[in-house]
Amino acid sequence: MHIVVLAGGVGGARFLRGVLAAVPAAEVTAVVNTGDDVTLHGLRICPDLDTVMYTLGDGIDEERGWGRRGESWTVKDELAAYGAEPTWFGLGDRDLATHLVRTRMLDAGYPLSDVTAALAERWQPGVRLLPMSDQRVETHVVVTDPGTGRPQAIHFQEWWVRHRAALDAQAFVQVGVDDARPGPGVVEALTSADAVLFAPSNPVVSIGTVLGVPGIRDAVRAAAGRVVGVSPIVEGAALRGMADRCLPVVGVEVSAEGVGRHYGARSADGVLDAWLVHTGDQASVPGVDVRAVPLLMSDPEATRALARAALDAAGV
Ligand code: GDP
Ligand code: FO1
Ligand code: CA
Repeated sequence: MHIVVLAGGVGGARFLRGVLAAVPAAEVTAVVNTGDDVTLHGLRICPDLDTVMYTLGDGIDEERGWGRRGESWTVKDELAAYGAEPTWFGLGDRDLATHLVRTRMLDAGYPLSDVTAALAERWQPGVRLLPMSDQRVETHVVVTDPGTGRPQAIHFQEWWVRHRAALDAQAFVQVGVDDARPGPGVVEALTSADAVLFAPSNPVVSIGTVLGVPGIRDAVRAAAGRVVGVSPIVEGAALRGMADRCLPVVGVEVSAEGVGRHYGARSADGVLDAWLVHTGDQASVPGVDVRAVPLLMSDPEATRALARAALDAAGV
């Protein structure tokens, strides 16, 4: 059985752990958001790919949800001592090795998909890790410049890490998306999948960015299997991160129902066949099979049960 999961970072990684536990014998492919990717200190950093790779490879710092367990920050402190900006983005010493290897391979001409496969050789995540695209697509955020009062675009990482999404966002811009194509293997995986699952990832800057790559939305709509999404919004709130700051920017209500309707029914012009919402949440999504199940990935058993419920809704 072949399961394909659209994923961002921490929510996607944890959900993928549940899928692997629920169907150990299945082939699982993760199509991962690369809109968070950024070049800092001359290194190419891919936060969501790394969070999925480290989490499934058992190297993640579980509490942070990014970067390495047992991390040290010597280089970060040395960079700060030089006043080498940005000092607001934390690069751990162990994590740096990943960015050095990735940057060296990219500079040598390898596409991101080959680089990701090479890094995964070490980590053995147990899923096939596919970047949504080999072309660069970066999420930038249009905010009002406090000095001039005029619109200014900053990288998503600056909006989130430096400003904690406190600056009101007027729009999200996927820089490069018009020239981007689905990464190698992505369309084939989606169209032939026995089930396509949307992890409970950020609907705007994770799932939305993946679906925004020309060709991916159509591939999801053409999937052989059923498409099942899992709400990242529970009782009207995001469980972590900044999805509640992102959804209003694109005119979507911060609710399981709002997100489900935003994705829409595949039988109409949307992408979902089924939508999982948290027990007790109400959601009516026309044309979509809505099921209320426990959505909190509070421990491995709860996460496995959630993945099992998503696979049940997919009929696999
Ligand atoms: P990021 O790229 O690291 O921000 O991670 P994702 O985009 O993959 O996932 C972030 C989303 O995961 C947030 O919007 C959270 O609401 C959601 N999330 C985190 N933990 C849980 C959970 O236990 N259950 C559900 N349903 N959503 C969760
Ligand atoms: N998130 C933070 O909140 N602070 C950081 O200093 C930080 C550093 C960092 C370094 C490498 C990496 O792969 C991810 C990192 N993140 C950090 C997480 C990153 O901002 C994620 O893109 C967001 O958490 C949303 O996906
Ligand atoms: Ca992310």
